[in-house]
Amino acid sequence: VWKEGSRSVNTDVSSVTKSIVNHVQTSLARQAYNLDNLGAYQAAALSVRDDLILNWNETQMHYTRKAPKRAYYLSLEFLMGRTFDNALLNLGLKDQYREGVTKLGFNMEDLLEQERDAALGNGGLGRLAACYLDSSASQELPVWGYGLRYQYGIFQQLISPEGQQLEQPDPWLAGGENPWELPRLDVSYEVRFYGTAERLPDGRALWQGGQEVLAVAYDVMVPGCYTKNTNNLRLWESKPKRGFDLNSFNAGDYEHAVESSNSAAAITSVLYPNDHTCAQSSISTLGKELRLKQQYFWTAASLADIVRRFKNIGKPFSEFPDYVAIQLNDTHPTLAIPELMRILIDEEEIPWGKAWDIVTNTVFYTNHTVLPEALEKWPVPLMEHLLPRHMQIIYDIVSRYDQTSAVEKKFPGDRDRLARMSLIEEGFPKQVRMAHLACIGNRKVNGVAELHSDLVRTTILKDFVEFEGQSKFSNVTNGITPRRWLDQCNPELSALISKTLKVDKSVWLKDLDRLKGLLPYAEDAEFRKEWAAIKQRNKERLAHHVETTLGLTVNTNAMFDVQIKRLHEYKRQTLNILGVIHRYLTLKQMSAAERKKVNPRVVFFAGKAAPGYYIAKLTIRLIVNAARIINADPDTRNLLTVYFLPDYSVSLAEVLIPSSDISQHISTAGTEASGTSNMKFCLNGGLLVGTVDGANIEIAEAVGENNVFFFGHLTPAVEDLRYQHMYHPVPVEEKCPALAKVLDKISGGMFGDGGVYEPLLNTIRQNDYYLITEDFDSYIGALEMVDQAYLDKEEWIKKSIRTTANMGKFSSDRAILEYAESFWSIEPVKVT
Ligand code: 26W
Repeated sequence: VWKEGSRSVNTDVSSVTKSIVNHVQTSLARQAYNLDNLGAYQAAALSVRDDLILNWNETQMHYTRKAPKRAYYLSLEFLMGRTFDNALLNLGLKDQYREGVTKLGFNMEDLLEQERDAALGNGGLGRLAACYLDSSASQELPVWGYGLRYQYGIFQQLISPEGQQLEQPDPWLAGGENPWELPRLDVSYEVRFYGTAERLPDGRALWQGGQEVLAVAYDVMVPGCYTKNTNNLRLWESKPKRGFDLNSFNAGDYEHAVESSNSAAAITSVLYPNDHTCAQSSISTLGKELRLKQQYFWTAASLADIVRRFKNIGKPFSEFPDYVAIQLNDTHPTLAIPELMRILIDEEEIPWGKAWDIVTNTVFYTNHTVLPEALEKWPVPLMEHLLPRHMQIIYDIVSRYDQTSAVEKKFPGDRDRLARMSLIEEGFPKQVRMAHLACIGNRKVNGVAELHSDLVRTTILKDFVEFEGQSKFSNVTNGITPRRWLDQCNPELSALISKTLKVDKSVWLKDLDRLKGLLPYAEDAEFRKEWAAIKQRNKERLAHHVETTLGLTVNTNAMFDVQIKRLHEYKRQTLNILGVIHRYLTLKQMSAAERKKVNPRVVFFAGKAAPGYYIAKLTIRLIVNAARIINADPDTRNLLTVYFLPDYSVSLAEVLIPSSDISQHISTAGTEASGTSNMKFCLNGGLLVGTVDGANIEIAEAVGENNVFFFGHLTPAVEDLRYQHMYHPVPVEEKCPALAKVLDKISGGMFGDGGVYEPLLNTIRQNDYYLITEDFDSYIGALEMVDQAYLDKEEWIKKSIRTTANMGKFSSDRAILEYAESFWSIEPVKVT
């Protein structure tokens, strides 16, 4: 159990109130008597921050003193969400603060609502990084995150009356000071772009000229759960090296005077909103260059910082891999490989071979997707222009990898193989394949769920596995932090679990396999009643949220069916809405007597589409307009309603997830690397409807196949089916009449001008790359099974309890410990 003495400043209610009032008067320079919720939140946040800073300082000093091996998690995205509640819970101070702010005349829930989400990420990859930071700190591991401090996070999503997604900037820092970060104006590095690289006879090169910008550090404190350990997330902001050009200014050329400072500041101004589509296919030439600039700016600053910290230990560079592990979160930070080579060769004067040994023993690479359009490639001419020295190094890697690795020797005459494996893809222009660079320049490659890791080994990196052997390629199944995704978002369930297991949450939240202890209680009617009552109150909480934010009334007696994730064809929100329309048409045909037997259902959607992703935006439009018609139909509206909740975010997920009876994870088999919201729903006792894909498979193994609703074709069938669709197409009317009817209704204008949806419907009628026609019937079948199962309420609740009880494996603590032990070789360093 967490000990009182491990805390620093505000341990009791009276010191909490004192500290808050103090911050109101000093930090905010305001009076307590006319304070609004925002002011109260700010003061309370500053008060918690005092605690965090002390712990953070102590942790960093402790790490420096002990000089253990450290791991660095390089991620272009950290989707942190709100911090206040999480910090209070991790510090064990929630009750004191709740009481304290009540005493001061405020309501804790209102204060929590004041905080803006830190939304510096797109979706799964960014949220995973945030969960891993929480687990690293909670497991007392010396891990730092490195990312970018974007001025604008993921765009805010508005939905027009016609159902169109509109994007607005997210100026998340505009509200004034951010209490959760510490500006480190003293920690800064110069980063160079463009210029020329001249090879010297000794193997080094001289890279000079071009543009130099400054990277300035902002440190975000990451408290562990019930521990003093408070880790660091270092985010870089770009600044011009010199203010602006005074000569031009004096000559009256104002535009030119601020040009360079604008271009420096632009680097960290905005998060790219593309998820699964690379810059090269989706954005302009200038946009591409800026994205590559972001990637280099961030890896260069992070590596300079890591190298500086290593040098302070005073060890020779040959020991670098004994002190440093660098994890690449997808290929976005792959430039870390040539950049570390550049530092070692050009600055530290280490010979090529030794430098390569150091790099390949330090760097690790996680792949998060096998979708071809998401694999990063950078045009060689752009690389040569922006990063001339790195392009030289990449060419050197190419020639040395071919020689030393002797691909030729192992597979004589296999020219196709050489071309497939090359770092450089032929074409106009030639392009650098970042996944190949990441794969050969590192010690271990992993995927994020068993199936996905198999696919990585047998598809995109097959040649490398055949060449380098299996042992370098492995799996770490993703996880989620139970602190945010159970204790924080579902406090009543958390309390019931502690009461039932008769252990303090400080124990089971860090040892999630203990949830197994709930299994016998599935047979306990009294426990089931409490379990169901909590689900019901969570539904009401969501209904209240929808009512206050959108002014819509939600039927809380219905089954809640939720699909929330980025909009993408492969995730098949389209399948879901077509299924909803099918259900609607079926209800319409029923007699009143038949309808009486139907269990009411409310379907929730939320998610953002990439701004340039036309088909995904059309899907949103179809959902919104179908919802409008269906929800207004007096024949059916007691039995079926649909909501598209705009501006999906971490905070919205925290309200949606605990309320679900079922959630949908219905990607075409073999496309969703893992999925992580599937884990969040199941941890909160929602049942899973899904395809045999990603982590769904391992969830089903853990909770029992009778507690999930699986449907659809399996991964090995997908390729053949696509081939058939391509070369032997069968009309939808023949293949799947039920679906054809739904498509006809949409085309016929049931949900407004049918012509609008033709491009979307044609993706199904024509190639049907994501196999909606192939899976539709079994999908509808699975939803009928859900209806059947729901009729037996007691049995349903048992399923719900058993699901939660068996989710221990999916704690991100388990995942991060796998990385720490099998990859990084780092150990916990407890701050006492
Ligand atoms: C370069 C454009 C781009 C941007 C982001 C390409 C690819 C990405 C990410 C790798 C996409 C992503 O978020 N992948 C998701 O990662 C999660 C965490 O591992 C998985 O759970 C999801 O299945 C996977 O889609």
